[in-house]
Amino acid sequence: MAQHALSTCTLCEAACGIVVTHHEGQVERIVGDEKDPQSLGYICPKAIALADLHHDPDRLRRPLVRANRDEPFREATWAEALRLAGEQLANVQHTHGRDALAVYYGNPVAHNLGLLTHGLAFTRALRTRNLYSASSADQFPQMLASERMYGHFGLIPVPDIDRTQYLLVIGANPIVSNGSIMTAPDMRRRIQDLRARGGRLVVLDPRRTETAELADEHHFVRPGTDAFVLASMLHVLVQEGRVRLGPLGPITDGVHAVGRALLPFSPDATASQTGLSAEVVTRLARDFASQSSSVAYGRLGLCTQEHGTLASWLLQLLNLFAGRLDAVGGAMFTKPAFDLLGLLERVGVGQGFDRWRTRVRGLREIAGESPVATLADEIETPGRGQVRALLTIAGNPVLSAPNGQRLDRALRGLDFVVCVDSYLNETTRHANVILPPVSQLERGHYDLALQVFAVRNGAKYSPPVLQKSPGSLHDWEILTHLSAWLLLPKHTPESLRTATLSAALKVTPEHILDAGLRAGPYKLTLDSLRKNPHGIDLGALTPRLPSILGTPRKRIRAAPPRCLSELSRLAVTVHDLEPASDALLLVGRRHLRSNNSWLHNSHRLVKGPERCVLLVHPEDALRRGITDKSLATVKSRVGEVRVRCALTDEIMKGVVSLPHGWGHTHAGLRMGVAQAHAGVSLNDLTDDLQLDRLSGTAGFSAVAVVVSPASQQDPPVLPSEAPHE
Ligand SMILES: Nc1nc2c(c(=O)[nH]1)N[C@H]1C(S)=C(S)[C@@H](COP(=O)(O)OP(=O)(O)OC[C@H]3O[C@@H](n4cnc5c(=O)[nH]c(N)nc54)[C@H](O)[C@@H]3O)O[C@H]1N2
Ligand SMILES: Nc1nc2c(c(=O)[nH]1)N[C@H]1C(S)=C(S)[C@@H](COP(=O)(O)OP(=O)(O)OC[C@H]3O[C@@H](n4cnc5c(=O)[nH]c(N)nc54)[C@H](O)[C@@H]3O)O[C@H]1N2
Ligand code: SF4
Ligand SMILES: [Mo]
Repeated sequence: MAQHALSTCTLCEAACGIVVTHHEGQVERIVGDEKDPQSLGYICPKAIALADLHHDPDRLRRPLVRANRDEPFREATWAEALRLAGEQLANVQHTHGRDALAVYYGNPVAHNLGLLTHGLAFTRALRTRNLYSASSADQFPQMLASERMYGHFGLIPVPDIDRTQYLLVIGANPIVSNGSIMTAPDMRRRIQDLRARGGRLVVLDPRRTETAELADEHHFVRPGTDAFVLASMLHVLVQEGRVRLGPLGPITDGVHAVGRALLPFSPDATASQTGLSAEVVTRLARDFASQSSSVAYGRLGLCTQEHGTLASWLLQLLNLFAGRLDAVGGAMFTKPAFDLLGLLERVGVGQGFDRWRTRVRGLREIAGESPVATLADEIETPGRGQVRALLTIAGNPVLSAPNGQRLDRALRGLDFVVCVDSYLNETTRHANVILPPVSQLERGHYDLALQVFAVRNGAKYSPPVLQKSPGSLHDWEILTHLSAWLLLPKHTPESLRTATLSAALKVTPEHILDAGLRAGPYKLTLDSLRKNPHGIDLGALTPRLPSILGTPRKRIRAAPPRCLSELSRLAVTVHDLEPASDALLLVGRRHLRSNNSWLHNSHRLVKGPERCVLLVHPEDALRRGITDKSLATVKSRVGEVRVRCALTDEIMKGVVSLPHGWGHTHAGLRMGVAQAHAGVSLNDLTDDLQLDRLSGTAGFSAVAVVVSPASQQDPPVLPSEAPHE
């Protein structure tokens, strides 16, 4: 008899409720759970990939090992693979110091209960400065702006999308991404509801995106210039006396200092930089301030650029100055049932800024991490503290970090590489040991991280849909095994190591979840969640300031000194428009049926028209002799790819767009479907020297590229050759 299991999709931040029908270990159907209080039955096409991933013959079920990376992989027992990985990584730290081991953890960590309860603390306990994550290719600018203003990296307010009358979206495409740092399944319905109640959606983006198609207004903005737009909007609010701090007035410092720093940014002064006319910017500012409620929301396009932290801070200021922070229909903070931020603070995860600088390039430490854009430097540059070994956990930096080809080459020079991952992909092909965890359907789930950013408070636990197969391990179990090698002293007797390990393995993610729920504001228990398998709705967001502020005396810092000095620096450049050149500005994009670099092995998701194509404006194409569907060569400072073009006026003139996460062309991969739909990697073009100035986050937006027709004689441009064949 087929069984129906209630669960949660862990593929993106929307965290939709699903019903999985399965029979004798075979998944037959995945549909939306209509009784899930947040998603109400909505799912996107990616949900079926949970079944495809589980049944994928290419998914690794057993560890792969090789002592020497010139050899092919062979399957090994867990005991052999864990010992080899643990001993060798520990050996590197003992011989060359803690920093000689680099760790990179990727995006799926945020969607994995055990990696959150066990993994984050483990990565910090290794005490290496060479700790890297996808955050420095993503949201660090927003986290840093929050830390500076509100005293905690995690205090990022979310748009109260279901109650606002005016949503301003800058550099995000929630119709495709399904919302990010905004857990809100079914964005289309929410946006339709907003418009049905007379509200407005306004989008600023260099592409007329799927979200922009639903908007009342879309304006093209020149990539990398959002800080100018936001500074001008704030300038209008200040000059026209529209600043209304409301109840936050008495607890906010620095408003006048900001006002003075904004003086050079009149809408007239910034128009030539941004491509937005003074009239439009002035009107947007007035509209934003005069609606009954409004909220400005920005995401990846706003963060991953030279002025990412500055723009993120200015976006927060826009909400604050218009009286929208912590207000219904504005930018609000959640009250999660499990206080993840409090827990992280207690175990020392995710704190600190600029306590040290990176060895080679002197980039600032952020939240205990180094920016991933400098990982290759730390591997390639000899000297004390040089990286000799790498542990990756749920990450694929060869495709996701800037200048991926250089990183790919650098990884070959390492002494030892261990990857906790289910696939033999672009990054893990460099491993000595690959440790594959159970599939998404074989583990229990609670959205520890995403509930912190949900547009309604809620709580939901989903037990594993399928029993994990005998002899397989959870991610957290793999890391606990490694910690018995890496965190115990070198000469720990074997019996003590074994005893410590078996004690540690008794503390499961579910134990920690239960304890955290009991200590949380709603006094829930794991048991109470098990009795409500669709999830519990804990109500709309409520004002939370100042009690949750992490700043001294619980005050809002409107003018953090480093942000203010960046603004002054920007003011100097306000009139310098770059001279016209042949270069176009490259930006990225996402697709509903794809997720970063790792869902391309599902045939159901990749079939259909070719998706990894370069969007070019027809006028830019004409000037270069490029025609629709023809091949073009795209060159940046760091690399070159050959890709098919699609001509469209949905992209701003002077800008081109390529999706990231493709480029499954390397030798030695074991992902048959993905290899047959390889595409090219955007990050073979992005530049590891182009960073957000304050946080060191990769500056993926506005990479200067030269695009020209590819002649038929050109040899195909392939990423670097196979490493060890
Ligand atoms: N140019 C450009 N680059 C970008 C971006 C962009 O927009 N443009 N986006 C950036 C962003 S926002 C992000 S978040 C990063 C993502 O970058 P990464 O996190 O480095 O890469 P992913 O593509 O998410 O790869 C996830 C890896 O984890 C594995 N995996 C999946 N689930 C699990 C699991 O449960 N356990 C384990 N152990 N492994 C698992 C997959 O097989 C895959 O190898 O990319 C960034 N890079
Ligand atoms: N289907 C799908 N969903 C996903 C993912 C996925 O790969 N596929 N990835 C998940 C992850 S890891 C993340 S972080 C989120 C990201 O979520 P979003 O930020 O909503 O997604 P993106 O599509 O990267 O949107 C970035 C937008 O910024 C625009 N942009 C680029 N440069 C600039 C600029 O300088 N200024 C402005 N104003 N706009 C600019 C781009 O054109 C693009 O429309 O999505 C998540 N959800
Ligand atoms: S939007 Fe799609 S991928 Fe994201 S959680 Fe929902 S079903 Fe899964
Ligand atoms: Mo991300």
